[in-house]
Amino acid sequence: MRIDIISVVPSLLESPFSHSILKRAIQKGLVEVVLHNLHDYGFGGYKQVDDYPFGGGAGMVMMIEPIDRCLSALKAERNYDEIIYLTPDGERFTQKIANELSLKNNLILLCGHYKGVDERVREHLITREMSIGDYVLSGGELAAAVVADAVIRLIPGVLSDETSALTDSFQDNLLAPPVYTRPEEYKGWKVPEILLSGNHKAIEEWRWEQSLERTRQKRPDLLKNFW
Ligand code: 6GU
Repeated sequence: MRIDIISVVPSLLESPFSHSILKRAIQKGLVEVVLHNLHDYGFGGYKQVDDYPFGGGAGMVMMIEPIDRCLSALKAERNYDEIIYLTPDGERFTQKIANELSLKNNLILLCGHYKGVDERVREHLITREMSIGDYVLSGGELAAAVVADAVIRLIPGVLSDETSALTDSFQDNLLAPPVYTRPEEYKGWKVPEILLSGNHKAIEEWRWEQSLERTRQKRPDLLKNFW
């Protein structure tokens, strides 16, 4: 998979892809993440990418032409499955969408900034709009990092134990069960005995019940979609 990310502050996105699981996924060649500075396609000496809104009002609007030039340069090189604009008024990003996107070959993530992009970008140049939740970030970069992370870890071979993505919270619309490691007892706080029993069938049953109970208590809204 290849993910191209277009931003006015691409340096914001360097760190998430330089560590741990995402870094290894890139090193293994399972995904290529390419950052693009929209200013490279901007106007004049200041490489301007935004302008005042027609009709007045506060804030700046990202101009269509630098975005179109950047997208055209990318699209001349390969076919993209989705061109996703990150914006708080987009479709809510979920595990289901992460699963879907993890099957694609080429994705573009366009990060919104300021008051957002000229509406004609949304009408004509992108295929999808995504939000990561009901709150406002100062730009789409952190949202793009969230989307890219959630997608990349689902690519086969990225996680060392391939089954571990299958037992994530949300993967089957339930929260994950509790986990424990050594020591068996700490300050009198004990690990549930069943996990030490060696009875794999009983352990699986216990985990299932814990998942269900945890979801009932913390996220009863998820169970509506589950049954
Ligand atoms: Cl995608 N962008 C911004 N700026 N804020 C957000 C968001 C995106 N998703 C939730 N809040």
